[in-house]
Amino acid sequence: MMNIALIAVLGMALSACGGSGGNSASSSSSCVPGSNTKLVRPSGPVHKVAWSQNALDGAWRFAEEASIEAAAKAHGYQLLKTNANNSDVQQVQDIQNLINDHPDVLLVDPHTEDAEAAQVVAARKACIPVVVVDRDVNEQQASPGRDFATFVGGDFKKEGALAADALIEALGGSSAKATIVELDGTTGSSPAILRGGGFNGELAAKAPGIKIVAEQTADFNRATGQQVMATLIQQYPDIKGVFAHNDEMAIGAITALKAAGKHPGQDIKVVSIDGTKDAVNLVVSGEEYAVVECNPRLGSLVFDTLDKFVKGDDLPAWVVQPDRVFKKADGTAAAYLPNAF
Ligand code: GYE
Repeated sequence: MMNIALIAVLGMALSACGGSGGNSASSSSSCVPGSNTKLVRPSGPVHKVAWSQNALDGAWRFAEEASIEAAAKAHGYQLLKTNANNSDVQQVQDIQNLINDHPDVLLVDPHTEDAEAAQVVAARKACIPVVVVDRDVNEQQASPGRDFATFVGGDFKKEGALAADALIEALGGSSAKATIVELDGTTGSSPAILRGGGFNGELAAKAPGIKIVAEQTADFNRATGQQVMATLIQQYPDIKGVFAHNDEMAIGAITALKAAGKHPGQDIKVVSIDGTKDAVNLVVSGEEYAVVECNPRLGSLVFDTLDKFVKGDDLPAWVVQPDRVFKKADGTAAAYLPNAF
């Protein structure tokens, strides 16, 4: 009798997990840890949600963290939080620890594209459902629909292209001739890769007379942006524009440009991405030309997406958080400012 019951249970587990039925997903209750190869779905109501944050170091990330916390609270979920302080080594360890805690769902905001991908695969093997949030993993190494449910985040390539459009406009349009510099975000992170690609592609296609004379990382960090810009403005005193992959670096760059005797907004046009209060204030005051939004308030979108996943809906590979552009001239910066983070 015991054997028959055991075989029956095993049979159910195998057909749910490795079977060839229509829905190629495993529910975490019937999934066999260690050997699971399929997308894992939560087995029942969600209580415990794990959240691996890559860093807490600036207005964008604080706003994102607060939004995830608020949405988890609104759903009545327990949130297990880690903060990797911009360290891939730390984040890999954090995710392993979270997996060991057996959460009902794991949310990962990876520091870089490659470093945390293996941990997303490890969670799938361990029968823990995963949603990738804000920054994506390398989808050649971990795929939506198999290793994780979906990626919820902004369209970074489009943000880069919108930043290029704004800088082209600031420099006089598609026939403009000028040199500019680009301050990159964290090397290997999906926003840095895609914003850079989107910007560079749009610039080359729309205004080939605007040349990027230097492109250097400043790690999405204000102080580093200031240091890097201080050096670059000595090397390239004739530049007419700066594109920074985030607001923090742009703010640092504007400080450095002013210290070097430049007049940002007049002799040098600066454009960046995020929508922080500090940067949008600079747009309103005229020192920065435009800010492209990257909305960090992802909490509702993430948890609504999770609800659909729990219900059994098939999710798209990417749930896109839409973004806008804030400028002084058309009043969009001033109108947005009260909601800035
Ligand atoms: O632009 C930056 C933050 O991952 C899109 O990370 C996010 C970026 C954001 O540190 O300010």
